[in-house]
Amino acid sequence: MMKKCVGCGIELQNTDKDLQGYTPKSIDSKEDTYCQRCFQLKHYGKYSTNKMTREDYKKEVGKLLDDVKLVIAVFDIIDFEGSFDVEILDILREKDSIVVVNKLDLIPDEKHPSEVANWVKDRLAEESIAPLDIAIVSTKNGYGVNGIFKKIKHFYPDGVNAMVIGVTNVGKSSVINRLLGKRIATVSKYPGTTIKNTLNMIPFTNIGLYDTPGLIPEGRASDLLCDSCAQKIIPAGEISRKTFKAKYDRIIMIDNLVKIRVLNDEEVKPIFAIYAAKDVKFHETTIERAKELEEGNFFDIPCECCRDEYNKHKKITKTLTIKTGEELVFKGLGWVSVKRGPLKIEVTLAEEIEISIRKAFIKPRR
Ligand SMILES: Nc1nc2c(ncn2[C@@H]2O[C@H](COP(=O)(O)OP(=O)(O)OP(=O)(O)O)[C@@H](O)[C@H]2O)c(=O)[nH]1
Ligand SMILES: [Mg+2]
Repeated sequence: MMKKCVGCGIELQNTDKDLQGYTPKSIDSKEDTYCQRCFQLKHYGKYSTNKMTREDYKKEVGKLLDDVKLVIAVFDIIDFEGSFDVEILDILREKDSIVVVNKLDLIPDEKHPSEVANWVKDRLAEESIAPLDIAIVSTKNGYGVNGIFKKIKHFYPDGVNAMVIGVTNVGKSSVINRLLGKRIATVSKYPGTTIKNTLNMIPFTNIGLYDTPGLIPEGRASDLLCDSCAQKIIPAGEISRKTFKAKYDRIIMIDNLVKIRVLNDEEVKPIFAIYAAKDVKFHETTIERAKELEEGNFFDIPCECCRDEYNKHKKITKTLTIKTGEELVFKGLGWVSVKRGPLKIEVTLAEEIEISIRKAFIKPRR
């Protein structure tokens, strides 16, 4: 069998520097070896794109489906809808699973983990999915990770091989490193870090964990931008929130990505909050001024380097009504939470960015 990179799972080779899996080190040794790409990512944060198609993804993950009894599905708490892909959900309907909701550290303290678990349970039930258990964790600070281990041991006291699945960037490799107790799998802020399946055993147990590549889901705003803009809109620190009391015909822009026009008449004055990564700019203005801002350089996202490419996406406008206690979600970007509604709006955005309305995730504060 060919030797694989312990960081991303790619087969190692010594022959071509420009191809995946290259390492200048000997691949005959027994030592753990990383490919050059993982080495550069780990030590210099240097990234080289690896964007798998849905078909490639299905082929790679499909190889394991018959062998594993348990699936550990990882979702991102901040971009739950963005990580809720049909491919992943289909696997969850078929297999025993433990659902892990990661990045708890990114949400405001007022939300208790048990509330998050109930909210996730309801969302999964809507999709006819009943996991064995749900764990709310943060691999950044370690919160809840031991709970995953306990749950695996509880359901499989004699051991099991589990596969850790999810869309790109949700923290699958981070979960595995925490469970193994060592930083072996390559983790990076860029999507597409893990390339192939790799198996590691949790020391002193019969529990094996397969790291798998992430699926690039459809409909995420962050996947339509260059890597530098994507990094700005993917939350890495606590998310920011801004509250609006906007009247008829006021425009709220979420960077140059989403334009919201308020349609409420004078009788109802809606109150709503927008949540997104801290580098995302929210701006309230008039219809005329919004047009000028859209054409100019007021917004940093999309940046000059990806603006032309981004503008090729067709823009669509939708009219929506969101009730008090509901949220309008923009996959891969953020959400609008309605505190006093109904909020009637017209939303203009790239056709590829998927939107949905859900029950409020963070309780509105007055
Ligand atoms: N704030 C926060 N960031 C996290 C957490 N877990 C992972 N991350 C970050 O999320 C990014 C992706 O982590 P990975 O573990 O590489 O994610 P992955 O799902 O394996 O990604 P792919 O291999 O690309 O599919 C990295 O920047 C991590 O530091 C967490 O609990 N909190
Ligand atoms: Mg990974």
